[in-house]
Amino acid sequence: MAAARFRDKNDLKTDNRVFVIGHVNPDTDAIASAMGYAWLLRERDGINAIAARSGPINPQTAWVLRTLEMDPPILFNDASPRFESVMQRLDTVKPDSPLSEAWAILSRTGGVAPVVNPDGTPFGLITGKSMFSFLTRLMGPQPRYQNITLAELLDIPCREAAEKDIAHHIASTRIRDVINRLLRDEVDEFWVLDENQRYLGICRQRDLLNPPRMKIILVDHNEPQQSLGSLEEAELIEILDHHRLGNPTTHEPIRFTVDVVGSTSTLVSELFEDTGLSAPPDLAGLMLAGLLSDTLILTSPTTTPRDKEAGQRLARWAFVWGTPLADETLESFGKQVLAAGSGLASRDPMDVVTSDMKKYETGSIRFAIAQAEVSDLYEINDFLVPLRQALQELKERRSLDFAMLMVTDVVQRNSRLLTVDAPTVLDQLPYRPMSDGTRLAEGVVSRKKQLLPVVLSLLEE
Ligand SMILES: [Mn+2]
Repeated sequence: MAAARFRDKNDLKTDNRVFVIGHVNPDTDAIASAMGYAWLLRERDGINAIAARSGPINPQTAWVLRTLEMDPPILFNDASPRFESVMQRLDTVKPDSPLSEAWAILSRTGGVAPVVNPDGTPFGLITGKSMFSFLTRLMGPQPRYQNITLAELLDIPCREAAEKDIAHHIASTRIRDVINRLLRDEVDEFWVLDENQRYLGICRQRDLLNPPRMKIILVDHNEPQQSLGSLEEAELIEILDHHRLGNPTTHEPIRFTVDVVGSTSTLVSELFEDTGLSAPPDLAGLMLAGLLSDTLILTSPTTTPRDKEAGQRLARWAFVWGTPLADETLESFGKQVLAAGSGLASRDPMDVVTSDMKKYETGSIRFAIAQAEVSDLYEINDFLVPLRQALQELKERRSLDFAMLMVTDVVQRNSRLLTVDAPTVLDQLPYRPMSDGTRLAEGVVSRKKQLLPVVLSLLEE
């Protein structure tokens, strides 16, 4: 028999995908910058970059995607390696094919030929071991091989020589969840199937011990607590962001860009310009929505001259004749984007406190600040009780020390703060206390740049 050895893993598989992904509870900028940067990496560098999201699309982003007739990026909650990343898509034979065909595959793959039914479901595997037991059955204990020629042998249907009792796993299953059981069972190879139980590939036990890590680029965040699950099991290759640092450690040096601008979409649009490329109108419109949303139409204190330039650049690419945004201006489009994300009346209180919620940690204190946007702060008065209950529930579910909701009036540019179980040190917050227990933070619209630094400095005193 030919040297029974699989070729090097990299010969047979090509998982060169790179996922570009924003923070959990994605906002429009997280979705837009992931899709924009993935497009640029594909176009500029020929990288197999795939935009992803780590959570449901919020109402504002849904409106933008619908308006631009774009599909949302794929949902990706966890970076732990799955069976699809270790399987090998070996060539197959049918149960009725002559053994000679399996032999050809066997000698190329170094010892395994999958036998697959015409409907795509697995039938069995032909391996060195299955061939041996087949020959033993064929010849009996006393070899009378002179009765059968090699040509005749290779003409026997594959079904006769296949081992049918083979375990299987679904491609999207996390290896970590079943590894212990798999290592106990003494099986060498097993099927990897799709959700419909159809053949995708073969996986060998020893490939499970050191599965290749998923390649991830983080956009619009750099703190692991705000990232998809099992980030530590992934290979982090780049970070592109505009938030405070709280970044994970890596083994290798990575490309790391954190800049003081109003949105990550700004940074992506600058990279487009550096390359001399323009984004297609729909993608430009999406990134423009990310920018206008993060900067409240270029008026928030986080807005820089670079954001204003990015606004002009993206508008030039997006507001073109014959597209859904043909007749828009920055102001008219921005207002529609903000309106699509605002309002409490139509939303479930739990949704209000979780959909744009970020977790933070300082010293031993763990807390969350959620933000919701309204176009009139009076709206909050009708919802104080259910919102407080929802905050309390959030705090308990996530084992936090306290939870805060920042309801921002995007027209008047003020915020009201609702806090449950605030440590006493937060009594010193420099915002006017209201009779209903909330605080009015005048001129405060940015969680990142205005509220969070004040909260952190009090907590760290
Ligand atoms: Mn952002």
